[in-house]
Amino acid sequence: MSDLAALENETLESIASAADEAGLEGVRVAALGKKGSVSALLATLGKMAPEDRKVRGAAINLLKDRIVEAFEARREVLKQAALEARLAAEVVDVTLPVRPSPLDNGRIHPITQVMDEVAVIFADMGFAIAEGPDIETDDFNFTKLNFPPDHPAREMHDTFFFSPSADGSRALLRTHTSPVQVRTMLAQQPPIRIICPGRTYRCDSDQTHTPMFHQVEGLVIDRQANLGNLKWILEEFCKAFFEVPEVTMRFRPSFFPFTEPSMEVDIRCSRRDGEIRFGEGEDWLEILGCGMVHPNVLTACGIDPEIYQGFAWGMGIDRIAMLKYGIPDLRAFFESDIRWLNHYGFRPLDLPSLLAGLSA
Ligand code: 2NM
Repeated sequence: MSDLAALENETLESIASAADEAGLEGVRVAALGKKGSVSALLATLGKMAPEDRKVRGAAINLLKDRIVEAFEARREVLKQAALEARLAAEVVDVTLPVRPSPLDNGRIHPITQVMDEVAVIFADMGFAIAEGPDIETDDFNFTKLNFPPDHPAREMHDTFFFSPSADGSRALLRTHTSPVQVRTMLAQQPPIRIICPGRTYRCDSDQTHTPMFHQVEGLVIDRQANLGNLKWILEEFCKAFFEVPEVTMRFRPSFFPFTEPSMEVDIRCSRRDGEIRFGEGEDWLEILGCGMVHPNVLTACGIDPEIYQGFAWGMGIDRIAMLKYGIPDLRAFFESDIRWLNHYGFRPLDLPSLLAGLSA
């Protein structure tokens, strides 16, 4: 066998037995690289006589062409094999169950859920949300709201007072969210349409009361705001919140220092087998208090009662959350028991909306 044929056989064998593209590249460099065997052969041509060079040169070039061709064919085969191996290794079984996401762990507290639901309903009616501090002044919590000094209504609220400061004034934990309405009226002229959700505090603790609880109050001030508007708003709210097509409401006369007239509102319900249904039935369920804002309150808050009038209402969030979601024990709300939250809580991305349903 000539030296060329021996080199060709040897190189083609190495090409055929290269196991992968990296191995093949090694073979290519050994044959065709600058210092490779074929390049070394070509280098010998320079010292040859012209006639020999012609014959030998042609033979070496043919050899080189065949090696390049074999090399390229093998490279294509190895490339395909590598791709197929990778596809086999990276195959995804789409029938496997979805991996649990961290979102499955957290839960939204029912009070947060109900606050969000209430906000969505009133936002749809054009209300803005107003907030204020939990620590308030006597003036904003009581005096500007027409609670006379030393009036028993102040005791009615079982207020948590802080120690008096040097000037004799006492800060307190707000007993209702009404001081937020006071702040809003002092800060802006009518028309005003706000709801004020937040924490409130009264020194009271038993089966149905916790010292901290949640309220949402609403306030509308305008030239013509009247009880008809108030009743419509509350009726639309109850239908949306309890997710029923109709509600029957009952307005009973009541007393609050900041409204005149004042009313308490009940809705029709039925209680059968421990289950409450809203909007129908033979029982009544008390859900909120309301009234026309007292002219003294408007005056104290810089609004002329000869030009403007308004209505307001307030309701306990914790109570309506218990009613809507069938939660029996108020105190469990604040015990942070993870088992309770897993049972009564809401999934974090199931945000309430009027379109998708409040409590999907
Ligand atoms: C209630 C019931 C009735 C009320 C009144 C006011 C204000 F600031 F406008 F005077 N805010 N909230 C109100 C009225 C609250 O809660 C049961």
